Amino acid sequence: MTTLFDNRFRALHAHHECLLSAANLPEELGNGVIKRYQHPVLTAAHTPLTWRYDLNPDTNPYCMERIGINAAFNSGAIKWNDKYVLVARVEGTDRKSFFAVAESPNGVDNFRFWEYPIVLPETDEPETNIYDMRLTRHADGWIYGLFCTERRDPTAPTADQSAAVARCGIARTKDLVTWERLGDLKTNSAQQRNVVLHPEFVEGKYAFYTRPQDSFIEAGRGGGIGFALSGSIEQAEVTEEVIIDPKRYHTVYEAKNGLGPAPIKTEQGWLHLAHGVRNTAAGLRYVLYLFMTDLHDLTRIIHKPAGYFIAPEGEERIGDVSNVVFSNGWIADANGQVFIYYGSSDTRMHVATSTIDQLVDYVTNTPEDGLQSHSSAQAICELISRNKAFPRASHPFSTATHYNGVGQ
Ligand code: M1P
Repeated sequence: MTTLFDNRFRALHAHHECLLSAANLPEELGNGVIKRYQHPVLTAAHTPLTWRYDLNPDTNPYCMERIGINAAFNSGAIKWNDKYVLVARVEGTDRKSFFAVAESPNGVDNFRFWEYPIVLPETDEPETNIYDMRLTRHADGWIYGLFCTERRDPTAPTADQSAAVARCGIARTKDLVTWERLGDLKTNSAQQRNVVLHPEFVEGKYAFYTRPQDSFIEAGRGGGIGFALSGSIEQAEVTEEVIIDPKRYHTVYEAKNGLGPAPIKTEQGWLHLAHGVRNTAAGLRYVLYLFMTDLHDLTRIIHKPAGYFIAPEGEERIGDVSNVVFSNGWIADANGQVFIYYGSSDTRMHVATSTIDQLVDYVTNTPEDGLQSHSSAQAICELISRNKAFPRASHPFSTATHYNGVGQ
């Protein structure tokens, strides 16, 4: 039996090492805004063998997996000791999510999980599930992790074993190893997911981006990205949420939306990455979009390109919850390089890279949503007309007519 164990473990180890050390090259050409990469940066298969296998041949003679991991996705991100660090949502085959740290020397490949997953302290009211941590290096000196806590809805009848209440959990750390759990954020909303802590004090208070919802899945009368202040972080409570980016008819965020990671400060404004959700005959479709808020009035959106910034492509479209891209982590390096980490279809993690200059250019110069087919076509006509001054690739049917600004 030892030979069976040894042979199988040797093969598993070699396969795992091969996966972890594989280079991840950028895809060619792209759209000029971001570079996508050939492979996911984290998957369930990246989790250490010691999390999954009993390595004692006496108690595991067949070298069988004892604890199954289903997925690794929706990760918070931070630059830590010169490493690109993700705090991943790892989900076991038992459907429970927990957090685990993985680091890479270059941000695009060679991500390796730290030895142990994070076991977060609980509040007086322990939750059933936790997920989607947003990391914020705050001006007060702490690193905060805000995440979704989920408990069974206490008002649900016994027959309903799905109804849940989502709230925002808060923990803080100085080393990503030891975490102090603070009270869950109190708000007036029935449900809260996608809550993010702003990195600076605002009016001397902690500032939160929120996403009030009526029910667990549906935004209902709630929805939109909210903004709110709290005097305390230890017992955080917001009484008034101002909706700065509402859901909107016939857009990629018509059903609901939510902020991704904490915003990046640029000279032009705060750069935000968010997800938008719309309903289709095939179910919900999640895409990512960017917008920018004023440096001084954080509730004022100053730029918002039309449509999505990243949508699921290829294998990203398929997974446990298909047709989803979701981001809660990005890293801006001092040299202006930006690493955008996004989960696909609630299954795996990817990276896309860009620069602050490119992202600012994108939010500033991409036309806004005119909210009608007429204006979408008009925006293209205007671009074609402007392009006539730069005849690099003449159109085969060009008749040298100029768009006159009215329907043709
Ligand atoms: O399953 C898709 C996403 O659904 C939720 O996002 P939202 O609260 O906006 O609906 C989250 O549970 C997220 O983790 C998940 O990826």
